[in-house]
Amino acid sequence: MARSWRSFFRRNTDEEQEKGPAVASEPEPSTDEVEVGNGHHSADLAEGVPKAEEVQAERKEPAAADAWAVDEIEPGEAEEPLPEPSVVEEAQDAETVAELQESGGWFGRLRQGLSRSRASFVGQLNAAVAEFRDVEDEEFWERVEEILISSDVGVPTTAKLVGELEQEALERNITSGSELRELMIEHATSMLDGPVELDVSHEPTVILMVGVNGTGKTTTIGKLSRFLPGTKMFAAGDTFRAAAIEQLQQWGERTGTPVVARERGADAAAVAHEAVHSARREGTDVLLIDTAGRLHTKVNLMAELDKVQRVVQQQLPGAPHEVLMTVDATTGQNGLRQAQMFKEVAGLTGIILTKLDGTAKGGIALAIANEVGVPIKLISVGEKVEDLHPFDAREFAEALFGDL
Ligand SMILES: Nc1nc2c(ncn2[C@@H]2O[C@H](COP(=O)(O)OP(=O)(O)O)[C@@H](O)[C@H]2O)c(=O)[nH]1
Ligand SMILES: [Mg+2]
Repeated sequence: MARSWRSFFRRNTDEEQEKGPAVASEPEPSTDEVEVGNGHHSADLAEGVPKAEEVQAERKEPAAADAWAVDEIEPGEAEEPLPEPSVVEEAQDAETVAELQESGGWFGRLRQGLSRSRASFVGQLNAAVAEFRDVEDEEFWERVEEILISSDVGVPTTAKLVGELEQEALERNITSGSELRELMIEHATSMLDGPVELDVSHEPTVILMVGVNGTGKTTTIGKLSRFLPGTKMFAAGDTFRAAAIEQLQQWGERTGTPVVARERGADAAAVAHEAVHSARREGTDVLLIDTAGRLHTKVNLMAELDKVQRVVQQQLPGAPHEVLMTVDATTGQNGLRQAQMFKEVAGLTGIILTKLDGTAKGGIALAIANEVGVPIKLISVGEKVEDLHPFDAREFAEALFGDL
């Protein structure tokens, strides 16, 4: 049974708790704070963030996309076209959207999305499991380990999962492949399980969207806004590229959401500041702040994110209430390293796994859940609004390990 959007958003009805401390002052960001990347703060940050070479050294295989490649983007660069409006997007309200989505065989789409990886991953696993007879057959477990590692689950998480499976299979005296498969689903489910709900109980609730360029931040903001209750506002905090600002403005037009934006190159923290101010003035329920995923250096990027957070926090204590990171599932173990870095600098509250419809192997979800310690809250299997869905651990484990 899929997790529904209705139970996904946590809304607090306790007014007392909600109001919190007296309304905070709203200082304009000071000039020295505005200088991103040159101040002492960036130096502090640089210590916490692994150097590019360190990250490179860890790699066992060439990464599909280097998280930190700094590509120069020329102003006026052609903008990525928005996907065609979908049936769900044409629907009038979030309720109808959610209903349409629930009736649309989400599980089938997830399985289909993972079909390429399933063909190899599940195919291999099926072949291995079909031959399973004896828990003490070391070769069998080695084979399972190989399959998991090659499916982006990674070494530490594979070791943990297989260790647990082996022990429990022994204790339960499991001798059939089907029982073993069920055991795998159970263990993967408990590894993936986390607090999925999105906290939208504040007034306004501020959601900061972070992640490497091209992983789906802006698209996800647009899609998520269709499901969020109440009134919404967007802030175009990716000021690095003009196209990024326009892309968010287009989503604003399509979803009828006001967008706070400044010119390309503007200070992202100033945009965030203005947006929080507007959201409070307008009584907006949820403010979604977009951010850059690529600046001239990684240190600049991390310093900018940190500064946006500090400015928002000064204005509205407790905000941002959610810091969500998009991870492109097709980048495999590289996505895991990105998540670890962003967690360290941005204090993530949730991960959104995108592009599970592509060549993603899906095993990255297990690695993230086990090694990053930040819950996966949403998954995306395409570019349309209905392709975004609350994460359901059991459903995902079944899509990964279920019979073909
Ligand atoms: N196939 C697929 N494409 C996606 C998904 N999510 C985002 N995209 C596409 O990935 C590209 C980059 O997304 P964008 O939101 O601009 O990424 P950003 O740079 O992080 O803001 C766009 O063409 C999106 O339409 C997904 O789940 N599946
Ligand atoms: Mg973007």
